[in-house]
Amino acid sequence: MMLKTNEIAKMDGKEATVRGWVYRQRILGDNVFIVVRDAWGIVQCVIKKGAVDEKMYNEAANLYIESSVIITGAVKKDERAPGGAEIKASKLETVSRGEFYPIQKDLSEEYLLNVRHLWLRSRKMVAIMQARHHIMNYLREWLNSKDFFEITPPILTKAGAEGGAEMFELEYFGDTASLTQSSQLYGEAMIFGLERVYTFAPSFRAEKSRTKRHLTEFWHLEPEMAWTNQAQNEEIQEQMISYVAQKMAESHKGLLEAAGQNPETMKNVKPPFHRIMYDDAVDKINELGGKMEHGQDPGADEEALLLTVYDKPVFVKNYPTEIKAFYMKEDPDRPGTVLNADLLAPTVGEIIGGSEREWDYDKLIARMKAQNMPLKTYEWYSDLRKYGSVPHSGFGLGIERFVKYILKLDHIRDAIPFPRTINRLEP
Ligand code: NSS
Repeated sequence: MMLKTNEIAKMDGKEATVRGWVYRQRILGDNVFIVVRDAWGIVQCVIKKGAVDEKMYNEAANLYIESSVIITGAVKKDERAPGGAEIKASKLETVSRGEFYPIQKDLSEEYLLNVRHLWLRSRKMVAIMQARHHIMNYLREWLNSKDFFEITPPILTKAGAEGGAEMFELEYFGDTASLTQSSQLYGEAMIFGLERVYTFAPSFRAEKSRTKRHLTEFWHLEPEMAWTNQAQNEEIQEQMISYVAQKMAESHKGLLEAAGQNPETMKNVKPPFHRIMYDDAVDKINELGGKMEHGQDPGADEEALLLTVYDKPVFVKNYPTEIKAFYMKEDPDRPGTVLNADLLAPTVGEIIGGSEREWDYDKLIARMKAQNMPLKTYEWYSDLRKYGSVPHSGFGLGIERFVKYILKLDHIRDAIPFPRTINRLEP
């Protein structure tokens, strides 16, 4: 019977077949030990001279790692073996004898990025990609259980949401199109029919930032909610984030540990998250040894300083109007600041940007004029304020930054299979 490597231990004394890739191979006396890897783990198979025909034995003795094989044999329980059992092979089928595998020990980060298409088979990358799948799945699961509809936005657009300078542009039948920076404006259009929506799509930023948390193409989860103010927006975020953290700590402890995260750290991620006003955050950053003026946007270093005092994510609220996007609603109680919050997470910094939206037509147009925006391009967006406008809010979570946080990864590029950064477009 064909089994996954993590199912073998149950078959003590019986015959089983596994298929996968050669993870390790060594010859000791009359035995060839082949550790087979599949998506679920590894299992050791012993090919003993005489137990299989000579051709099979010679094949086994000459396999390079990463060759693909199917091995059948008797299962023997062995507490010390990975997966808790070993297979005494009676049959080996080489599906494809690989060439000498180019990834051996102690290779540079740069080399591993060049052979990313192969490095994705490493045990660490497999664990990260499985965890990423679960994280995306739990995010959707939580939103779907709270009356959200998933909608699909366009990727080609004329309306940038986050500032024109960082758009990738392309020729579009004599016109100019851009790759979307955010699907928010389209989400806003759809709340008038569906009330609670989210997009889960790639966003593109032509940012020249070479940091451990910037990609030029990242996956963006953007919920948008009618009849929702900023306080409610923050509650939704903290519930969603902690739901995923709890699920990962409870159900995928092994994946967290394989990536280098202590599951206990994630168990601690429970609401309420901390909340601090932007102005107080600037003071605190300066107290902690930073040098920041009121009115400046905190960078990675400033965020890291602030995060030294928190053990779970913190909302930084009410940024100055001038440094935030045109669509954020000004706080009537604190003029000069907007009803927004960036959610900063320990070890990463900003993972979410969110706000209440300006839903008054005249105020929105005034903000767009103040920022010299092309009113015509955004006419469809301001139009939404003309026909039954309602208070609404939303936010954007960068999936790779969230994965980096949950798994405590050193660099954002490992949170995505094929990273796109300022100096990497291949493989
Ligand atoms: O620019 S954001 O702060 N906000 C928006 O795009 C809003 N339109 C979202 C919304 O309200 N619907 O980006 C949101 C998040 C940010 O907190 C990061 O987690 C992530 O998107 N982000 C990035 N991740 C990786 N690389 C880059 N360059 C990047 N830029 C933003």
